[in-house]
Amino acid sequence: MKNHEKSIDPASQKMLDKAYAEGIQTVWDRLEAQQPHCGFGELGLCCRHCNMGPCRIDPFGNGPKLGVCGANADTIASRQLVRMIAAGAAAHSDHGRDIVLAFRAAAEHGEGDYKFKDEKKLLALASEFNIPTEGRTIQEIALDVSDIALDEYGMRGQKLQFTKRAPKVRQDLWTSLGVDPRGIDREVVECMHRTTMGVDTDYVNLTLQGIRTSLSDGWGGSMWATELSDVLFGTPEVVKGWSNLGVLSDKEVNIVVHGHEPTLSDIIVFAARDPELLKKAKEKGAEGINICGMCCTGNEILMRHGVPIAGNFLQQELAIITGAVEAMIVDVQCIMPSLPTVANCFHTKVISTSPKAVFPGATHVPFDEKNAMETAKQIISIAIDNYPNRNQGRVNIPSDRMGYMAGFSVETILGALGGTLDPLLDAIKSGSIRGIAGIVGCNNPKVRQDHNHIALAKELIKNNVLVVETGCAAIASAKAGLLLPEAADMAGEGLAAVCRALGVPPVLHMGSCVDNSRVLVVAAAIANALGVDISDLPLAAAAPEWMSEKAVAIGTYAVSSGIYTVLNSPPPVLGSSNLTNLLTAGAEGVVGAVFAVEADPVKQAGLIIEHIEKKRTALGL
Ligand code: NFS
Ligand code: SF4
Repeated sequence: MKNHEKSIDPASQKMLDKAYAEGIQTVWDRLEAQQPHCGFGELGLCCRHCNMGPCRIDPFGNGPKLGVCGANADTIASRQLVRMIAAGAAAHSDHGRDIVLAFRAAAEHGEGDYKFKDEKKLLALASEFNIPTEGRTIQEIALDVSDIALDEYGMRGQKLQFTKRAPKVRQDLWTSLGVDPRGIDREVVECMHRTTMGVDTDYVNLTLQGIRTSLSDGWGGSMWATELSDVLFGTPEVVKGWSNLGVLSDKEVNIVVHGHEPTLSDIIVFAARDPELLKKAKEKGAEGINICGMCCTGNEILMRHGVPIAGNFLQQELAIITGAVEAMIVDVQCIMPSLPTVANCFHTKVISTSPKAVFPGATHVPFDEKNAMETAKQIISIAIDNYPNRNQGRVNIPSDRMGYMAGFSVETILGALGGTLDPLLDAIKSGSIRGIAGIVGCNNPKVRQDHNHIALAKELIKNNVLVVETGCAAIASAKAGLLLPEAADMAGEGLAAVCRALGVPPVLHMGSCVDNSRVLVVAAAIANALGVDISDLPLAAAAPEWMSEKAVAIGTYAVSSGIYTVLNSPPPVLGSSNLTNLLTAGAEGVVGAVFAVEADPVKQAGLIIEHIEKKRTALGL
């Protein structure tokens, strides 16, 4: 495959050419080396859950139809799907827990490095949970909020607090199905229990636990991550900035912050403004310190501060290959283990910071949240000291960069609409906006980088579907210019007119992947305003380049919340036709939505538009 076929992004193409010229291996080479992928694995028909195995089911021939224990294809594939959901939910929710703990620390030691930037949101949460506020300090109130949050991880109540944000009909449906999520940790543990050898065997019963666990993510761990990050670091407002590898500077110390948790990235942004560090950078011959983001931790600081974003998932190695990165600071999730090896070809230091994610070959500087500012400065210092080691002769920063407008939290969207949802509802009712689609998720080297994200988004806005995005999908759109108000020119007449009137782009960046919880909040608000269920709305979702288990958890809570969801490729379930039918057809009668699988992005758009029109007709629009 030619390099330009691996990505539609010109910056990525240039860095791939450089990688090949210099003999540096990237994710695309490793994908090729893995071909052909194991067919049993692709179909979800191998099981390693006990030492009588590993077992494989023969999907076609006369080979075994049962594992040693007697598990069949349905059991093996559904157990595997449930474990994927559990892992994805765990990742979002454990990230959420760290935010809760940072929030609690801020409540306990008011003088620490984390402050409450959005007290209004904190008070709103307190009132949502009936926490008294009269005559109490913000710290006291915050402590009570953190008690509730921590309780949600264990198991004190009957169902998670935030599920009450869903429309009443949806809540009742979940209760009647027995899938109300109880404790966030509890659901993940129960998944692991029920999928171990000799426990749950029924694929429907297993899938229901997968649904419950996904709900504990979307309406639990992820929502806590979003809400308390907003309180701590500020609720996003409209911001403008730059995207793609061209944001790297040839004269400044480049620091790329990669991973997920804003506890680290947000403080790095402020630490980099320290005059002492700036002075030090100048002493080393640099003109300044350039903090750039990557992946979702990049999205966190993009949304709140307009920090430049160097790229999405498939660009982490390519950023290093520019030769211009002094340090890549990583925390958790979506960090390729290959980074230290790629960095070895240059002067770049990979600095790992989480006790949960240590990378052989990287410099480990444990991030001490009680001493956040000091640790952040120490890390930046390492990067500055590394600047003189940059070999300017090997630097090759692609000139490609593109502006973006972002920061579309629920609050920002409401603000842009003048304080109420009504103008949006009116536009939907009149048909100038046909519906809303959420495009989310990753890159995957099996798909030409960003191709599906961009082709799908363009096709949808052309057909007057408002697009909301998070994660690496949103970064793809930033790089392609779809997050600029001028992108309204690519939209259909109705959507374009609304965007122009409000001065917003037709593709709204709502944040990191945990911020898909913002999409749920908007969906619930629209459903409540219309007095219907989420599954009745002209609303759909897509993850057209997904790779992470987190995307499986997100897709499952979307469908379980009533949102039709399109994937470009299926999770490993095709070995069980029963499970496949349940996910793509049977779920309609259970949760009012299904998964669809379609590789072609224009056809994906067709499916979404068809779904939206069907829902409009049913609503009498
Ligand atoms: Ni989401 Fe964000 Fe990107 Fe995929 Fe990874 S960074 S949490 S999982 S690859 S969108
Ligand atoms: Fe094989 Fe059953 Fe053990 Fe899985 S749990 S490895 S199918 S014996």
